[in-house]
Amino acid sequence: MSAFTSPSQIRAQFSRAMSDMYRAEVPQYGTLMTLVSDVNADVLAGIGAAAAGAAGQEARIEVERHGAIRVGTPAELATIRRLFAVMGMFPVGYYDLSVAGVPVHSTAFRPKDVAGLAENPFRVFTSLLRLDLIQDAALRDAAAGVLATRSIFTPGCLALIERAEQQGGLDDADAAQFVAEALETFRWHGRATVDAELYWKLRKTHPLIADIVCFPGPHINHLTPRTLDIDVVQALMPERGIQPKAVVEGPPTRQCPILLRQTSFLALSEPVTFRDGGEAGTHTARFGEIEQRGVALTPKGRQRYDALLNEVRQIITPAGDGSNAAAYRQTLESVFRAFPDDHDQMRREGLAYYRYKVGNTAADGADVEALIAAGALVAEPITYEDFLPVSAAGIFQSNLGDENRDALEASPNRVAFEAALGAAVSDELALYAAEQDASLKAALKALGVG
Ligand code: OOG
Ligand code: NI
Repeated sequence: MSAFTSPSQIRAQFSRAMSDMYRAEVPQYGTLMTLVSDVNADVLAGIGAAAAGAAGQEARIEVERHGAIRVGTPAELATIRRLFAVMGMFPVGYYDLSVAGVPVHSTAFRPKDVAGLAENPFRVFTSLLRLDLIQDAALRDAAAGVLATRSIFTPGCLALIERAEQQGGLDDADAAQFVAEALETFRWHGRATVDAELYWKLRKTHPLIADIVCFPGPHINHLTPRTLDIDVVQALMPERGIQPKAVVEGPPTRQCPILLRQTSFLALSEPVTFRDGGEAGTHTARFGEIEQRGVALTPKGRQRYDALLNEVRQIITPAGDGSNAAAYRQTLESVFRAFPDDHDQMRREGLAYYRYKVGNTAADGADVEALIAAGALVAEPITYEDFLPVSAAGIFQSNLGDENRDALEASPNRVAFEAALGAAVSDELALYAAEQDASLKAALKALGVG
C-alpha cells in the first residue's frame, strides 16, 4: 500500500507555490506581505497574543491567505471543483453578485472541518461568468464561442486529478507534480486569445467579461494575507507606496471583531497583445487585498448585521474617489453602536458562534451560563471563514475602474450554479452551528455533566 500525501499538505504546498508565483508577477504583493507581517508582529508584541483575541492565538495567521479566480463555463467550474477536492477544498456558500451589477455568481472552495482549517486555511473565491446576463445575442455567442475552444487545465493536471480520484489520494511525487501542473491554470498570460475588436466590445459591456473571456485561463486576480489590525495596515499602505481603496468594506472597527473586514488596491495595468496583432493595449486584472477576520455570526446576528449595513448605505454610499470616506466611517460607527461589542453579550443573545472548552474549575451543576461564570466552561469565538456579498461587490467594483457598463437585474440562481458545479454547496452557517454544538457536547461530557 502506498502512503498518500494528506490533502492539507498538498493545499499548503499549493498555497505557498501560488504565493511565490504571485509575488514574482506582482511585486506589490510582496510589499504588502511584508507590511502585514510587520503589523501582525507589532500587534502581538504590543498587546500580547491573548489580548489580540482568538485571532492572535491562531498559529495559522502567518500562512493565511485567500485568492480569487473567475471561470467562464460550467465545465470549467466542474473541473475546478475536482481540482480543489484533491487539496481538501470544497465549495462552501453561494454568493450572487448580480445584485451589485457584476455578472457572476460564486462560491468559496475551502477546508470544511476544524482540523483542515487549522492545518492550512487557504481558500479560493471562485466566480462563474453568467453569459445569460449579456443582452446582446451576437456578443454572447461570440464570447461562448471563444470559451468553448479553450482548455484551462494541462493534460498532466487532468490525469493527476483522475488518478487522485481513482486511488483516493496522491503519493509525494505525484502531489508535487500535481501542484506544479495545477499552478499553470492560475498563471497570468499577457497574450489575449481574441482580436482587439472583440476585446474592446466585451470590455465595454463589462470589464469583467473581457477579463474572463479573452485570456487562456482564469489567472489568479488577487491573494489576500490576513492581518490582526486592518486599520493600521490601511494607514501604513501609502508609506510603502500602495494606494488603498477609500474605505474598508464590512463592519466598523470594534473591540470584538465580527465577520470580515477587507480593503484592496489596484495593483497593475498590464500590457496585453491581441491575436490579430492589432495595437497592443493594457488590461487591469490583478490587485491586492488584505482582510481581518472576526467571529462568525448566527442567522440572527447576520440579519442584524445586514440590516445595520443597509441602514448605513441608505444614509451614505461610499464614493469611489474617497471624497466622503470620513463621513462614511462615522456613519458606519454610529449605526453599528446598536450591535453589542462584547463576546459574552453576543453569545448570550445568540448573535455569534462560540467553541466551548473545559476550564480550570470543577463543574457544579449543568447550567451552561453558571458553568461559564464559574470558569468551568470557556467560550471562544469561532472565526468567520467565509465571505460577504456586499463587501465582495465593493472589492469587485473598486478594481474595475470607472468605465460605463450596463446595469444588471438581480437574479440569484443557486440551482443553475450547483448544476454547473456538479455538486451542492455547503451551508456555511450549518458548519459553524455544528462545530459549536459538538464542542459544547464534548465539553459537558468531559466535565461529567453531559
Ligand atoms: C473576487 C472578489 C471577492 C473577496 O475577498 O470578497 C473577493 C473577484 O474580484 O474575483 O475576493
Ligand atoms: Ni478577496
